[in-house]
Amino acid sequence: MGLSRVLAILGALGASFCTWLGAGAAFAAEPQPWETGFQPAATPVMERIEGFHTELLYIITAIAVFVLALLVWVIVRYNDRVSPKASRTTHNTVVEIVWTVVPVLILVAIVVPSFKLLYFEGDIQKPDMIIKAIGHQWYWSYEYPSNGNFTFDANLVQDKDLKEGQLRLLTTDNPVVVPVDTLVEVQETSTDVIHAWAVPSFGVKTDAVPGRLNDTWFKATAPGVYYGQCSELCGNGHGFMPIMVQVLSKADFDKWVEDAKKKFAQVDTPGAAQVAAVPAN
Ligand SMILES: [Cu+2]
Repeated sequence: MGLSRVLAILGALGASFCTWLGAGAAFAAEPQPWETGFQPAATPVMERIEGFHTELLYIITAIAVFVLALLVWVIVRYNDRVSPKASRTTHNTVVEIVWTVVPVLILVAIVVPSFKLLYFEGDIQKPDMIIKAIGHQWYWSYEYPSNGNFTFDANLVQDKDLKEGQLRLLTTDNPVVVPVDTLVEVQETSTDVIHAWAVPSFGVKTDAVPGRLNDTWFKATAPGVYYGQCSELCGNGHGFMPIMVQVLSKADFDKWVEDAKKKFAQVDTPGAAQVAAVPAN
């Protein structure tokens, strides 16, 4: 089997591996059994993250195949049996320049889209609405300063209380509700330890730090329910403070806001923030 044949087989394997990884993403916006790719993107940020990830996958696959091919070449062509008289070559200026310059060029090709994406994620345009997510041991509470300043807690729905179709460890009693195609700024903070507000299909993951106000943003492109989890080890209830985001049409969202204003406490009401916390575990 010649070298070109080996390379062709490795190339084909690499390509089918990439396709397989990509195919893993075509699911609902929740974790799936045996999922190897990302949850499907539901925001422009996540679409770009996915694109960048695919680019990187091609680059690393090409590098891995190239290095493996070199190894195979050396093993086949220069082993003791085929080539008993070893070469005593030590330096080669051309090769040394190439193996310095080419990796630098590869890194530049990676860093440019990487920084572009980083700035796109970090640069929050003028938001249409703001939500404040406050981490607690072990649940999230939310405030809606742009929509009447009400607040509510989102506690895990325990296994025994799950209804048909509700996802274990991901369903909360109150979802975070947002309108579709709306630039939502999420401000995160915490009342106790560091938590992190993360929703994979939105491409957001930001620490909620006590005494500090962090922010991130998302613009959901399709109605639906999206799930995330606290992503900073925060104690023994860390795995029991999920994030459930329901994206509604703008009209449905307005209706929800009207109900929410009546149903939930006002942030300004004394004691509103101290709604009794039910430990999630
Ligand atoms: Cu947490």
